[in-house]
Amino acid sequence: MRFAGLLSVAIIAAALAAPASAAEVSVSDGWFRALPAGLPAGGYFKLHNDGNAPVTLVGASSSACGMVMLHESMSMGGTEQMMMVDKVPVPAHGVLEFKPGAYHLMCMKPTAAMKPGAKVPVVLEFADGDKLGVNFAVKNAKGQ
Ligand SMILES: [Cu+2]
Repeated sequence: MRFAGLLSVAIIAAALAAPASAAEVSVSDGWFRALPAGLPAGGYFKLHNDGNAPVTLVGASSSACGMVMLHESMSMGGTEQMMMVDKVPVPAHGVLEFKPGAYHLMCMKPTAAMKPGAKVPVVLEFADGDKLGVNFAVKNAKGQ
């Protein structure tokens, strides 16, 4: 998790050394699609990298999920398949959209907190060890 003191240290460190820090990374439009019967909930968001170097998302977790996986959907021979990925790079000054049919989070074993209308916390983990905490809205199966 990030605190103001750590943030300023991270900014100074980023200014001294070239590698990007997750301090320059932000999330917008985060939401989960809650499905009935405890089915996995897809998580979608935009990941913004305002730094001068690429950053790499390597994992995610949430107290509202037994486990969160990074997935990528791709169509193979007309059917959509989901693959697990272990990292997702975001280019310098780039925005990567996690959306249905593409990269997404997969919340396995969602808890009772995963209820349309609620907000649930998500922690994103980056290759440099930095973590970013954000809240995701919970929507229904229709994305409403
Ligand atoms: Cu998936």
